[in-house]
Amino acid sequence: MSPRASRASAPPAANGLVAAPKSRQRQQVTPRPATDPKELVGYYRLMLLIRRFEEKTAEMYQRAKIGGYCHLNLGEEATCVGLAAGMRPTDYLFTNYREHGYAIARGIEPELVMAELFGREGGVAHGRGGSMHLFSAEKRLMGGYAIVGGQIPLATGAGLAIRRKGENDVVVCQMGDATTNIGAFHESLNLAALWKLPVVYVIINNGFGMGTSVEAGSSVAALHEKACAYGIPGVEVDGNDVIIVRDAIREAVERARSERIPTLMNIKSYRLRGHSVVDPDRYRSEQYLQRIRGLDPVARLADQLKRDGILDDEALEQLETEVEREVDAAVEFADDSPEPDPKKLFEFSYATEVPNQPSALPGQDPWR
Ligand SMILES: Cc1ncc(C[n+]2csc(CCOP(=O)(O)OP(=O)(O)O)c2C)c(N)n1
Repeated sequence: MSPRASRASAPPAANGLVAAPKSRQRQQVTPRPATDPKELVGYYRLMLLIRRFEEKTAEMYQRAKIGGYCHLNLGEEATCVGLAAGMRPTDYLFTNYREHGYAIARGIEPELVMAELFGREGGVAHGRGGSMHLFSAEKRLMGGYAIVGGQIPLATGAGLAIRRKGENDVVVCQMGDATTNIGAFHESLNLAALWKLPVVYVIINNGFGMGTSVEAGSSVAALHEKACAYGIPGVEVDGNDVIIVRDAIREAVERARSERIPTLMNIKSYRLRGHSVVDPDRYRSEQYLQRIRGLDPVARLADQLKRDGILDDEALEQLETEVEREVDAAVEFADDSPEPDPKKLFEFSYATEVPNQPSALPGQDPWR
Protein backbone atom coordinates (compact mmCIF):
# COMPACT_ATOMS: atom_id res chain seq x y z
CA MET A 1 0.00 0.00 0.00
CA SER A 2 1.48 3.36 -0.89
CA PRO A 3 0.99 6.23 1.53
CA ARG A 4 -2.12 8.19 0.70
CA ALA A 5 -2.40 11.81 1.53
CA SER A 6 -5.48 13.95 1.64
CA ARG A 7 -5.70 17.70 2.14
CA ALA A 8 -9.38 17.79 2.63
CA SER A 9 -11.46 20.75 1.69
CA ALA A 10 -14.85 19.14 1.35
CA PRO A 11 -17.44 20.72 -0.96
CA PRO A 12 -20.63 21.90 0.74
CA ALA A 13 -23.41 19.32 0.37
CA ALA A 14 -26.92 20.21 -0.87
CA ASN A 15 -28.18 20.56 2.72
CA GLY A 16 -25.51 23.16 3.42
CA LEU A 17 -23.52 20.88 5.66
CA VAL A 18 -19.93 20.11 4.79
CA ALA A 19 -19.77 16.60 3.41
CA ALA A 20 -17.08 14.24 4.54
CA PRO A 21 -14.56 13.80 1.72
CA LYS A 22 -15.49 10.66 -0.19
CA SER A 23 -12.73 10.26 -2.71
CA ARG A 24 -9.31 11.28 -1.54
CA GLN A 25 -6.61 12.52 -3.76
CA ARG A 26 -4.02 9.79 -4.19
CA GLN A 27 -0.66 11.32 -3.56
CA GLN A 28 2.43 9.23 -4.04
CA VAL A 29 5.18 9.99 -1.55
CA THR A 30 8.17 11.33 -3.52
CA PRO A 31 9.68 8.40 -5.48
CA ARG A 32 12.26 6.83 -3.24
CA PRO A 33 15.81 6.13 -4.24
CA ALA A 34 16.75 2.45 -4.00
CA THR A 35 17.69 1.71 -0.41
CA ASP A 36 21.30 0.83 0.13
CA PRO A 37 21.50 -2.91 1.02
CA LYS A 38 23.70 -2.09 4.03
CA GLU A 39 21.07 0.32 5.31
CA LEU A 40 18.39 -2.32 4.81
CA VAL A 41 20.40 -4.88 6.79
CA GLY A 42 20.83 -2.25 9.52
CA TYR A 43 17.05 -1.77 9.70
CA TYR A 44 16.50 -5.52 9.80
CA ARG A 45 19.01 -5.96 12.62
CA LEU A 46 17.32 -3.21 14.63
CA MET A 47 13.86 -4.70 14.05
CA LEU A 48 15.10 -8.13 15.09
CA LEU A 49 16.73 -6.60 18.17
CA ILE A 50 13.42 -4.97 19.16
CA ARG A 51 11.58 -8.28 18.54
CA ARG A 52 13.94 -10.28 20.77
CA PHE A 53 14.14 -7.50 23.36
CA GLU A 54 10.36 -7.44 23.73
CA GLU A 55 10.10 -11.23 23.92
CA LYS A 56 12.73 -11.17 26.67
CA THR A 57 10.85 -8.34 28.41
CA ALA A 58 7.71 -10.52 28.55
CA GLU A 59 9.78 -13.32 30.04
CA MET A 60 11.38 -11.00 32.61
CA TYR A 61 7.94 -9.72 33.60
CA GLN A 62 6.83 -13.30 34.25
CA ARG A 63 9.94 -13.79 36.36
CA ALA A 64 8.88 -10.71 38.39
CA LYS A 65 12.01 -8.77 37.46
CA ILE A 66 9.77 -6.05 36.03
CA GLY A 67 6.80 -4.55 37.88
CA GLY A 68 3.94 -2.22 37.03
CA TYR A 69 2.38 -1.84 33.62
CA CYS A 70 4.28 -3.05 30.60
CA HIS A 71 3.27 -2.79 26.92
CA LEU A 72 5.22 -4.35 24.07
CA ASN A 73 5.95 -3.34 20.47
CA LEU A 74 5.76 -6.94 19.19
CA GLY A 75 4.49 -6.69 15.60
CA GLU A 76 5.17 -2.93 15.43
CA GLU A 77 8.92 -3.15 14.79
CA ALA A 78 8.75 -1.61 11.30
CA THR A 79 6.97 1.44 12.73
CA CYS A 80 9.63 1.89 15.45
CA VAL A 81 12.58 1.65 13.07
CA GLY A 82 10.94 3.46 10.13
CA LEU A 83 9.77 6.32 12.34
CA ALA A 84 13.21 6.86 13.89
CA ALA A 85 14.93 6.58 10.49
CA GLY A 86 12.66 9.26 8.99
CA MET A 87 13.62 11.84 11.64
CA ARG A 88 16.85 13.75 12.14
CA PRO A 89 18.65 12.84 15.39
CA THR A 90 18.07 16.45 16.54
CA ASP A 91 14.27 16.24 16.09
CA TYR A 92 12.16 15.57 19.19
CA LEU A 93 10.08 12.46 19.80
CA PHE A 94 7.15 12.16 22.22
CA THR A 95 5.47 8.76 22.60
CA ASN A 96 2.86 6.89 24.56
CA TYR A 97 3.67 4.10 27.04
CA ARG A 98 4.27 1.50 24.30
CA GLU A 99 7.72 2.86 23.59
CA HIS A 100 10.56 0.40 24.29
CA GLY A 101 11.09 -0.16 20.56
CA TYR A 102 11.11 3.57 19.76
CA ALA A 103 13.73 4.17 22.47
CA ILE A 104 15.97 1.46 21.02
CA ALA A 105 15.41 2.66 17.44
CA ARG A 106 16.30 6.18 18.60
CA GLY A 107 19.71 4.86 19.64
CA ILE A 108 19.30 4.26 23.37
CA GLU A 109 21.32 1.22 24.40
CA PRO A 110 19.11 -1.84 25.06
CA GLU A 111 20.88 -2.32 28.40
CA LEU A 112 19.78 1.17 29.55
CA VAL A 113 16.21 0.38 28.51
CA MET A 114 16.19 -3.03 30.22
CA ALA A 115 17.68 -1.53 33.42
CA GLU A 116 14.89 1.07 33.36
CA LEU A 117 12.28 -1.68 33.06
CA PHE A 118 13.91 -3.36 36.06
CA GLY A 119 13.62 0.00 37.93
CA ARG A 120 17.38 0.22 38.45
CA GLU A 121 19.68 3.22 38.87
CA GLY A 122 21.51 2.29 35.66
CA GLY A 123 18.32 2.74 33.61
CA VAL A 124 17.90 5.50 31.05
CA ALA A 125 15.70 7.42 33.55
CA HIS A 126 17.69 6.20 36.60
CA GLY A 127 14.93 3.72 37.42
CA ARG A 128 12.49 6.54 38.24
CA GLY A 129 10.37 6.07 35.11
CA GLY A 130 10.00 2.37 34.36
CA SER A 131 8.46 0.85 31.25
CA MET A 132 6.03 3.67 30.48
CA HIS A 133 8.37 6.62 31.11
CA LEU A 134 11.55 6.10 29.14
CA PHE A 135 13.28 9.47 28.70
CA SER A 136 16.54 10.70 27.24
CA ALA A 137 17.26 14.41 26.74
CA GLU A 138 20.44 13.42 24.90
CA LYS A 139 18.54 11.38 22.31
CA ARG A 140 15.65 13.84 22.36
CA LEU A 141 13.20 11.15 23.45
CA MET A 142 10.93 13.34 25.56
CA GLY A 143 9.04 10.41 27.12
CA GLY A 144 6.99 7.86 27.49
CA TYR A 145 3.48 9.01 28.73
CA ALA A 146 1.03 6.75 30.57
CA ILE A 147 -1.98 9.05 30.43
CA VAL A 148 -3.63 8.37 27.09
CA GLY A 149 -3.09 11.51 25.01
CA GLY A 150 -0.92 13.17 27.69
CA GLN A 151 1.95 13.53 25.25
CA ILE A 152 -0.06 15.41 22.61
CA PRO A 153 -0.37 18.88 24.24
CA LEU A 154 3.26 18.64 25.39
CA ALA A 155 4.46 17.81 21.89
CA THR A 156 2.36 20.68 20.53
CA GLY A 157 3.88 23.00 23.13
CA ALA A 158 7.35 21.85 22.09
CA GLY A 159 6.40 22.76 18.51
CA LEU A 160 5.32 26.21 19.70
CA ALA A 161 8.61 26.66 21.60
CA ILE A 162 10.60 25.72 18.49
CA ARG A 163 8.62 28.19 16.43
CA ARG A 164 9.00 31.03 18.95
CA LYS A 165 12.72 30.46 19.25
CA GLY A 166 13.05 30.38 15.48
CA GLU A 167 14.67 26.94 15.56
CA ASN A 168 14.64 24.39 12.79
CA ASP A 169 13.74 21.19 14.63
CA VAL A 170 10.58 19.12 14.21
CA VAL A 171 8.51 17.30 16.82
CA VAL A 172 7.13 13.84 16.13
CA CYS A 173 4.27 12.82 18.41
CA GLN A 174 3.45 9.10 18.42
CA MET A 175 0.14 7.84 19.78
CA GLY A 176 -2.26 4.90 19.56
CA ASP A 177 -5.44 4.78 17.48
CA ALA A 178 -7.83 5.12 20.45
CA THR A 179 -6.02 8.31 21.46
CA THR A 180 -7.59 10.13 18.50
CA ASN A 181 -10.87 10.12 20.47
CA ILE A 182 -9.37 12.15 23.33
CA GLY A 183 -10.19 15.88 23.55
CA ALA A 184 -6.53 16.93 23.74
CA PHE A 185 -5.93 15.35 20.34
CA HIS A 186 -8.42 17.71 18.67
CA GLU A 187 -7.36 20.78 20.64
CA SER A 188 -3.73 20.15 19.77
CA LEU A 189 -4.29 19.56 16.06
CA ASN A 190 -6.40 22.70 15.88
CA LEU A 191 -3.67 24.86 17.44
CA ALA A 192 -0.88 23.20 15.47
CA ALA A 193 -2.70 23.91 12.20
CA LEU A 194 -3.68 27.44 13.25
CA TRP A 195 -0.22 28.42 14.49
CA LYS A 196 1.67 26.47 11.81
CA LEU A 197 3.67 24.38 14.25
CA PRO A 198 6.35 21.92 13.11
CA VAL A 199 4.67 18.84 14.57
CA VAL A 200 3.94 15.49 12.92
CA TYR A 201 1.22 13.52 14.70
CA VAL A 202 1.73 9.81 14.14
CA ILE A 203 -1.02 7.33 14.94
CA ILE A 204 0.29 3.80 15.28
CA ASN A 205 -2.96 2.16 14.36
CA ASN A 206 -2.82 -1.41 15.67
CA GLY A 207 -6.58 -1.73 15.34
CA PHE A 208 -7.37 -1.81 19.07
CA GLY A 209 -7.49 0.42 22.13
CA MET A 210 -7.18 -2.24 24.83
CA GLY A 211 -10.07 -4.58 23.80
CA THR A 212 -12.04 -2.03 21.74
CA SER A 213 -11.63 -2.08 17.97
CA VAL A 214 -11.15 1.17 16.04
CA GLU A 215 -14.55 0.67 14.39
CA ALA A 216 -16.25 0.29 17.78
CA GLY A 217 -14.56 3.35 19.30
CA SER A 218 -14.28 5.94 16.57
CA SER A 219 -17.05 7.41 14.41
CA VAL A 220 -14.47 7.76 11.63
CA ALA A 221 -12.52 4.54 11.20
CA ALA A 222 -10.13 5.89 8.52
CA LEU A 223 -8.26 7.84 11.18
CA HIS A 224 -6.17 10.02 8.83
CA GLU A 225 -9.46 11.57 7.67
CA LYS A 226 -9.68 13.32 11.03
CA ALA A 227 -7.05 15.67 9.57
CA CYS A 228 -9.71 17.23 7.35
CA ALA A 229 -11.28 18.94 10.38
CA TYR A 230 -8.10 21.01 10.68
CA GLY A 231 -7.22 21.42 7.00
CA ILE A 232 -3.93 19.56 7.28
CA PRO A 233 -2.68 16.55 5.30
CA GLY A 234 -3.81 13.14 6.49
CA VAL A 235 -1.71 10.20 5.30
CA GLU A 236 -2.41 6.48 5.47
CA VAL A 237 0.66 4.26 5.56
CA ASP A 238 1.42 0.52 5.52
CA GLY A 239 3.15 0.04 8.88
CA ASN A 240 4.51 -3.40 8.05
CA ASP A 241 7.10 -2.05 5.62
CA VAL A 242 10.00 -0.20 7.22
CA ILE A 243 10.97 1.68 4.06
CA ILE A 244 7.43 2.89 3.39
CA VAL A 245 7.19 4.09 6.99
CA ARG A 246 10.60 5.83 6.83
CA ASP A 247 9.83 7.64 3.59
CA ALA A 248 6.35 8.72 4.67
CA ILE A 249 7.70 10.06 7.99
CA ARG A 250 10.59 11.78 6.25
CA GLU A 251 8.27 13.55 3.85
CA ALA A 252 5.95 14.74 6.64
CA VAL A 253 8.87 15.79 8.84
CA GLU A 254 10.47 17.81 6.05
CA ARG A 255 7.11 19.43 5.21
CA ALA A 256 6.82 20.45 8.87
CA ARG A 257 10.39 21.78 8.84
CA SER A 258 10.29 23.76 5.62
CA GLU A 259 6.62 24.77 5.35
CA ARG A 260 5.47 24.50 8.98
CA ILE A 261 2.53 22.33 7.94
CA PRO A 262 1.61 19.67 10.51
CA THR A 263 0.56 16.22 9.24
CA LEU A 264 -1.61 13.49 10.73
CA MET A 265 -0.29 10.04 9.85
CA ASN A 266 -2.28 6.85 10.18
CA ILE A 267 0.29 4.06 10.21
CA LYS A 268 -1.50 0.73 10.06
CA SER A 269 0.15 -1.92 12.12
CA TYR A 270 -0.70 -4.90 14.33
CA ARG A 271 0.19 -5.93 17.81
CA LEU A 272 0.98 -9.62 17.96
CA ARG A 273 0.00 -9.97 21.63
CA GLY A 274 -2.50 -8.46 24.05
CA HIS A 275 -2.67 -4.81 25.08
CA SER A 276 -0.16 -5.30 27.91
CA VAL A 277 1.83 -8.27 29.15
CA VAL A 278 -1.03 -9.31 31.47
CA ASP A 279 -3.78 -9.16 28.84
CA PRO A 280 -4.98 -12.68 27.87
CA ASP A 281 -6.20 -11.21 24.53
CA ARG A 282 -9.55 -13.06 24.47
CA TYR A 283 -11.30 -10.48 22.30
CA ARG A 284 -9.46 -11.37 19.05
CA SER A 285 -10.32 -14.51 17.11
CA GLU A 286 -7.79 -17.20 16.21
CA GLN A 287 -8.55 -16.43 12.57
CA TYR A 288 -7.62 -12.75 13.07
CA LEU A 289 -4.43 -13.68 14.92
CA GLN A 290 -3.41 -16.08 12.17
CA ARG A 291 -3.95 -13.40 9.56
CA ILE A 292 -1.80 -10.82 11.35
CA ARG A 293 0.95 -13.36 12.05
CA GLY A 294 1.14 -13.77 8.28
CA LEU A 295 1.90 -10.03 7.97
CA ASP A 296 4.82 -10.10 10.43
CA PRO A 297 7.13 -7.20 9.40
CA VAL A 298 10.31 -8.88 10.68
CA ALA A 299 9.72 -12.10 8.72
CA ARG A 300 8.68 -10.02 5.70
CA LEU A 301 11.97 -8.11 5.65
CA ALA A 302 14.00 -11.31 6.19
CA ASP A 303 12.24 -12.82 3.16
CA GLN A 304 12.94 -9.71 1.10
CA LEU A 305 16.64 -9.74 2.05
CA LYS A 306 16.90 -13.38 1.02
CA ARG A 307 14.94 -12.91 -2.18
CA ASP A 308 17.14 -9.97 -3.20
CA GLY A 309 20.28 -11.98 -2.48
CA ILE A 310 21.41 -9.56 0.26
CA LEU A 311 21.51 -12.11 3.10
CA ASP A 312 21.50 -15.91 3.01
CA ASP A 313 20.32 -18.30 5.73
CA GLU A 314 23.74 -18.39 7.33
CA ALA A 315 23.98 -14.60 7.56
CA LEU A 316 20.46 -14.40 9.00
CA GLU A 317 21.40 -17.03 11.59
CA GLN A 318 24.52 -15.05 12.46
CA LEU A 319 22.45 -11.88 13.05
CA GLU A 320 20.05 -13.89 15.21
CA THR A 321 22.94 -15.08 17.41
CA GLU A 322 24.40 -11.56 17.73
CA VAL A 323 21.07 -10.04 18.67
CA GLU A 324 20.28 -12.72 21.24
CA ARG A 325 23.66 -12.09 22.84
CA GLU A 326 22.96 -8.38 22.96
CA VAL A 327 19.62 -8.94 24.67
CA ASP A 328 21.16 -11.35 27.20
CA ALA A 329 23.84 -8.75 27.94
CA ALA A 330 21.10 -6.15 28.52
CA VAL A 331 19.47 -8.43 31.11
CA GLU A 332 22.81 -9.05 32.79
CA PHE A 333 23.49 -5.30 32.96
CA ALA A 334 20.03 -4.64 34.40
CA ASP A 335 20.44 -7.40 36.98
CA ASP A 336 23.80 -6.01 38.10
CA SER A 337 22.59 -2.43 38.31
CA PRO A 338 21.76 -1.22 41.86
CA GLU A 339 18.29 -0.28 43.11
CA PRO A 340 17.85 3.51 43.41
CA ASP A 341 18.30 4.90 46.92
CA PRO A 342 14.77 5.72 48.26
CA LYS A 343 16.17 8.91 49.81
CA LYS A 344 16.88 10.12 46.31
CA LEU A 345 13.42 9.35 44.97
CA PHE A 346 12.77 12.96 43.95
CA GLU A 347 16.05 13.45 42.17
CA PHE A 348 15.51 14.13 38.46
CA SER A 349 11.90 15.24 39.03
CA TYR A 350 12.70 18.83 38.06
CA ALA A 351 15.19 20.17 35.55
CA THR A 352 16.34 22.87 37.97
CA GLU A 353 16.10 23.34 41.71
CA VAL A 354 12.80 24.97 42.58
CA PRO A 355 11.89 26.38 46.02
CA ASN A 356 8.90 24.09 46.58
CA GLN A 357 10.55 20.93 45.34
CA PRO A 358 8.96 18.10 47.34
CA SER A 359 11.33 15.98 49.34
CA ALA A 360 8.92 13.93 51.46
CA LEU A 361 8.46 10.25 50.75
CA PRO A 362 4.93 8.82 50.44
CA GLY A 363 3.36 8.71 53.90
CA GLN A 364 5.63 11.46 55.28
CA ASP A 365 4.43 14.98 56.12
CA PRO A 366 5.21 17.03 52.99
CA TRP A 367 5.32 20.27 55.06
CA ARG A 368 7.81 19.12 57.68
C1 LIG B 1 -6.75 9.30 30.13
C2 LIG B 1 -6.65 7.81 30.19
N1 LIG B 1 -7.77 7.06 30.06
C3 LIG B 1 -7.70 5.72 30.10
C4 LIG B 1 -6.49 5.09 30.31
C5 LIG B 1 -6.43 3.56 30.33
N2 LIG B 1 -5.83 3.09 29.07
C6 LIG B 1 -4.55 2.76 29.03
S1 LIG B 1 -4.10 2.30 27.50
C7 LIG B 1 -5.62 2.54 26.87
C8 LIG B 1 -5.92 2.26 25.41
C9 LIG B 1 -5.21 3.17 24.46
O1 LIG B 1 -5.19 2.60 23.18
P1 LIG B 1 -4.43 3.22 21.97
O2 LIG B 1 -4.44 4.73 22.06
O3 LIG B 1 -4.99 2.65 20.72
O4 LIG B 1 -2.92 2.79 22.15
P2 LIG B 1 -2.22 1.36 22.11
O5 LIG B 1 -2.32 0.80 23.49
O6 LIG B 1 -2.92 0.53 21.09
O7 LIG B 1 -0.79 1.63 21.76
C10 LIG B 1 -6.49 2.97 27.87
C11 LIG B 1 -7.92 3.26 27.65
C12 LIG B 1 -5.35 5.90 30.48
N3 LIG B 1 -4.15 5.38 30.67
N4 LIG B 1 -5.45 7.24 30.39
